[in-house]
Amino acid sequence: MLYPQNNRFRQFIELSDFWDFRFDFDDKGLRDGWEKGFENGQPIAVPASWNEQFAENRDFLGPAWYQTHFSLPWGWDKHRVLIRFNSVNYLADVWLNGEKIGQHEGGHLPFKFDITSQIKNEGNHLVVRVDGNLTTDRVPPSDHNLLLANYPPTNFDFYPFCGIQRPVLLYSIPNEAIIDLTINTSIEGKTGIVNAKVERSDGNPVKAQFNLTRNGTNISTEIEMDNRLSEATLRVPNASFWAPGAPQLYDLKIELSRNGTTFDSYTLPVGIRTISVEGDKLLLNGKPIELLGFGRHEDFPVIGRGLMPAVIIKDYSLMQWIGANSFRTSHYPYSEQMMDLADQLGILIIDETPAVGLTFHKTVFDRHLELCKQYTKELIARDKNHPSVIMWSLANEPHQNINAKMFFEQLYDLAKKLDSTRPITFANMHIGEERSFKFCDIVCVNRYYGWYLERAKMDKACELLSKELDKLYKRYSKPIILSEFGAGTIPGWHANPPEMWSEEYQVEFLSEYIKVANSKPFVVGQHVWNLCDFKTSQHDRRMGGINYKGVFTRDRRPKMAAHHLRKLWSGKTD
Ligand code: GCB
Repeated sequence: MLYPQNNRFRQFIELSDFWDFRFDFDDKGLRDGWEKGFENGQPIAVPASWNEQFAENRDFLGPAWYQTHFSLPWGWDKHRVLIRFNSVNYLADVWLNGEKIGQHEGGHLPFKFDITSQIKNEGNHLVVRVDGNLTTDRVPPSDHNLLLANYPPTNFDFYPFCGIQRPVLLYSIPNEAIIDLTINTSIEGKTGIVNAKVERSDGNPVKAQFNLTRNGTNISTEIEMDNRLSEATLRVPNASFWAPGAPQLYDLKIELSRNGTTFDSYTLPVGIRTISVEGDKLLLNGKPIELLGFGRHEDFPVIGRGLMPAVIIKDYSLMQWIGANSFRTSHYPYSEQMMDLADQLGILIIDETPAVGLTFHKTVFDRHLELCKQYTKELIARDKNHPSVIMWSLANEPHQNINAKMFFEQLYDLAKKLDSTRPITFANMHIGEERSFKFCDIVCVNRYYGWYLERAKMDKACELLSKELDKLYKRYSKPIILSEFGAGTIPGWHANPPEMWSEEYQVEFLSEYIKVANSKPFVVGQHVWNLCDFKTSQHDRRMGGINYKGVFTRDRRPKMAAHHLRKLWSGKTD
């Protein structure tokens, strides 16, 4: 799914602004015709989650209604016009000028509607109903045991922020347009090979010009296209390959023309790199690579899970300061802006779908599978062209269940069919037999010996961790990533000897885990849980509804462990 862009043939504007907003406590909006417009609203910032914007109603998960008005930019009336929502959590129903234009389920992936026939030059009225409620049949699901549940009753450990959380874009494309591109790259010696598949809105004959440029290098080719799908291959001698520390990007510009007149163009950054698994190694451009980094969250005071460009910059800066080269988009896809910057900065990403908290209960199995297939398709369609994305994670911590294998077999096959170039994984929490590891190219394990198990006993914790890793490797013969390990830490809380929740214990915990990881050649990644403290539901292990396993606080101040990790990962102390 291509991101809208501005050029001679395409334009976009963001509808980011203060919109009009109303909670629908009695769920009467649909009955009372709010889709035609509602009264007594209050201003709200878009994009941002609604939960932390107001003095009240933080935990109300919907439904709630948004409305705004806009005019069509000058000259767009001759083109196709679409509206794109980059993320609405969780269920969005959309009306334009009183007419329903569509619905989308799932909180973190973009969706779009062609509104060419509904849009007016002036006075367009856009209404969105958002339902962020937690139920067992949604993904991610609610906890089914409400008596013991957290509040709000998530079956996962992060706050279920709701609303229009990323920008809404209005954009125009030519009537005959490029609608998708799939870039695959390979390497032969010093030559980079870029294969570009183009999908168009129609199959009328056209000429397609491909130009790949970077620092004076210009490789081009032209092909005749008389199908909706065509492809071209460009060979780049002495290519600059993309890698962490050297994120070399080319610009690939594709232009469509007929009878000498160009009528569409799209430009995409391209990184030439390969990723593969061989034996116990993860190879980037044919060389073993070790992932150092974090699990994280899109989470910040007041905006919740809303897009805040400055926080993206800050988090990348913190990761680079500490010496990290990678992160996992735990536990849902992150903003497209985050992905673009990873390409530019040379950060590696394990890209995770929103499938967290899966139970495989009979009553929800089919619906969850259908939703997870939808998310997997939408995620790969959105992120397939990012060199930074080196792996798909199909889920986080699915529950142990006899039917899980059937579920993962289908998701794995689907993901491989859509993208055969990247390894596939999911993050496991169960110690012991995990039948679904069969459907992974890399084994990812989240482990908390010394925290939830063998509490405060780091010696015992490390002994168990070490034994388990050896056993896992022996059993599956696949590279292993420690995809989560961490200890809750109250900033400013000290203890000597170290005690759980103290800054000293977090330092000890992370150092000991890293020692174990470093001693195993088949452990190819260490991702600390978490980069920053983050908001979650309230319960007895989460003081103030915060998960304190961050090495930075929620407002991005370092704990002792941040300095310590920096020393371990980058050798720097200043
Ligand atoms: C996990 C989960 C993560 C939690 C973390 C914790 O295994 O994957 O979502 O936040 O543990 O802190 O308990």
